[in-house]
Formats: sequence, C-alpha cells, structure tokens
Amino acid sequence: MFETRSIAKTLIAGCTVVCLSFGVQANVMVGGSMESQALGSYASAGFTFTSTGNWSVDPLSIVNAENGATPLDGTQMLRFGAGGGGQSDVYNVVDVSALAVAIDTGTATADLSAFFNGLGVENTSLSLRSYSGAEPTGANPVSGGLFTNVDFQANPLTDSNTSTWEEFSINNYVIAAGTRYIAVGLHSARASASYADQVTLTISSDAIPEPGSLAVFGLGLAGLGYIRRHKLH
Ligand SMILES: [Ca+2]
Ligand SMILES: [Ca+2]
Repeated sequence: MFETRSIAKTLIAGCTVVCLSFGVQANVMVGGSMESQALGSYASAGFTFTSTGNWSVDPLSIVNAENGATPLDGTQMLRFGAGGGGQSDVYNVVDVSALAVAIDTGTATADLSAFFNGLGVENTSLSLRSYSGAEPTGANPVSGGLFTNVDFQANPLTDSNTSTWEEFSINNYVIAAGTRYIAVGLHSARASASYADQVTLTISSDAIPEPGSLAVFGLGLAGLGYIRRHKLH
C-alpha cells in the first residue's frame, strides 16, 4: 500500500510541476556561459551553422579572470577581440527547430539577456536575427541576407568598474513563423578590454503544450483517479 501511495504522490507532483509551466518556456542558449569553448584566442574564421554552440565571426578570446574581472559564472568568460581596438561583433547560432510547432504559431517570443563588463565605459549592444531555411553550411549568419527579423539594441554602456557586471537584454522578440535558427549577437566598441558572460536566450509560448507535458499530465490525472478510487491520503 505504501508503494502505491508513493507512486501516486509522485505522479501528482509531476503533474503539478508540468501544469504550472504549461506551455513552453526554456533557455535554449548553448555556450552562453563561455565554459564549453576552449580557452584561447579565435581569429576571424567566418562562421558555419555546424559551429552552433561556439562564438565566432570577429576575433575573440575565451579567458579566465584577468584585469580585475572575474567570470560571472564558472571560470571562463568571453573577451572581445584578440588584441588591439575597434568594433567587435561575435555571434552564436542557436538551433530552435525542436520548438518548430510552437514557433510556427507566430506567437512565440524570445528574451535575450547578456552580462557585459569592461575596463572602461564601453559602448556595447545586442542583436537577434532569425533564419527560416534548411540548415546551410559554410555560411556567415550575418552576410548575404540569410538572417532577417533583426532586433538590435544599441549603446547600452558598461561602467569602468571591473568588479561589477552589467546586464542588458532584448525582451519580447517575436519569433517569425518558420524560424529554425536564431543568431545571437554580442557587440562591443572595445576601446579597452571588455567582456561578456552568462548569455541566456529564453523562448516562451503559451500556444502549444509539449507532447511530453501532455503525457505526464495524463499520468497525473490517472494518479488522481487512483487515489480517489482507493481513498488514499
Ligand atoms: Ca562563464
Ligand atoms: Ca562593470
């Protein structure tokens, strides 16, 4: 009897969690913590969709703590540029095809959050772009007009205190129906050393519950029915 009661309670607990988050909301960013890309400098090497999860396009470095700046999470952070000054634009492409059903309702939204830091007061910015085609290879996401539906937030400023991280975001980016890839862009005017870390891309949709959620929801209902029939407490 104890075992069946435990199973029923587990089913109900599962239902409660799923029911509270009915609909889809998930951080789909890969590589946003800068922990999975190996330490070192990355020269401008273009960009392909098969490099999903890695930052690329303009030169960048993945570094440990330096210049009084400590990674916001883990032990690694992104440093814009591989030396020298000038504008630096780095991108990471996220495959969102697993959420196609929700995205194709045209009502799914994305929220991008990224933290910046710098030795000086830096001009930084964020961008989001979407792509609806089949997965191409060997393509730069920001050249040739592949990506559309651009949302660009320009000129948020860091302070010059390297012990603090400044959060900037793009909220309620409406994902065009048909989107299968989203390019996340981080940009810095880079007058001095500047950094980024803890990038998240959260997709939300209330339109279509996940099939898996429906299955667990059904199990939860079955568990409730079992309890009522057997008067478990
Ligand atoms: Ca990190
Ligand atoms: Ca700061």
